[in-house]
Amino acid sequence: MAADKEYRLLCLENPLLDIQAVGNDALLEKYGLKANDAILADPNTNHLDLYEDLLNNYDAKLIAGGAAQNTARGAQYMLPPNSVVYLGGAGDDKYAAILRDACKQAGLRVEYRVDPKIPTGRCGVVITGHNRSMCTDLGAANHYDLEHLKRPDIWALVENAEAYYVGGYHFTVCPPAIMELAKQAAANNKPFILSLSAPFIPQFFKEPLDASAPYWDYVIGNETEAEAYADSHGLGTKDVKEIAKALANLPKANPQRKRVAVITQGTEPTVVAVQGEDEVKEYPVHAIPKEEINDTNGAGDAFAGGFCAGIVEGRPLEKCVDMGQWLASLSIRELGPSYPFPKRTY
Ligand code: 26A
Repeated sequence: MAADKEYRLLCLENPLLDIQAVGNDALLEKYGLKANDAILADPNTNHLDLYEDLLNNYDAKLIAGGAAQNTARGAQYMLPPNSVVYLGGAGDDKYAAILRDACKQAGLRVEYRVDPKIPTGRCGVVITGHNRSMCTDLGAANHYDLEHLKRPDIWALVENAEAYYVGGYHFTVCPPAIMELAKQAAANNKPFILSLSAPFIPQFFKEPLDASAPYWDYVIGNETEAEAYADSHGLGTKDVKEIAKALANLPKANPQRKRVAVITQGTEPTVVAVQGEDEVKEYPVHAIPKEEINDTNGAGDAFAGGFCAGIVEGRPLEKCVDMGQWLASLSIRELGPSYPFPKRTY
């Protein structure tokens, strides 16, 4: 891969503005939220009132979010300028302007499918201790479509890219766009990296997830997502190493790359399984003193960002894991899914 090439990593998912605040059990109860979860807002409940409530009564902060957009900013953080481009759907409003500004500052190129009639998506994030509960109203992010991906200027970026990262949350939005990228990757022997994103994806979006599985060169998740996958696929185990192995050995479209499954487990070691290999490896995390932890929201996205940066640079697998762990350790020192400026170097 030529080191001076631009936009080598292309990412796709849902651009969201995070409305994040420290809450309490009463707030979680009021909206029927679990302490540690990620869900879609249900318009038949009071979920859509959460955002104003957070802003008016909990001193909420507005922070650029959207899981894969956080990952894309993170990968760009570790790569040379103009390395990463991100696609997703947004409105033409104040929230979109905040997102564009944050991405610009991070040096991330964004190509949004703009829908001027629909507001930019938002994610209510309720922090209680080290837990975070996320409730997403996708808004314009829900209207991403194949037409945008296939627009000649956007498709040129797809063809130019050397690696693809898709956030699994996009399975709720536009599986055909995911499949286009997946097939493009396999046809050209480029790595396709997928994040499981949240337990509800393998639980409730099993069909489109499974359709994309043969194309995963790398699949990334955390321990609860791995368990949800095992559950919904009848793997009959809760052992993270066993699940990683099963993921790594699913049937694969492009035989030129062995699939790698990477499962993070918070402060516990990261588990890595490689297709056809018996040994499942564990890599300890970069421990940081408890008092330096600001909040862990976005730690997984940061891990994926560092990991993807390593993949794009063609680094060995253990180095990619280490880059992910390094970026995650920086992100949890910041408020929300953010990275420190001035920039640290790996
Ligand atoms: C479709 N859903 C539910 C989502 C999300 C999401 N990003 C995309 N789609 N729900 C939460 N997030 C993002 O996850 C990040 C933390 O990992 C939040 O926006 C937050 O920045």
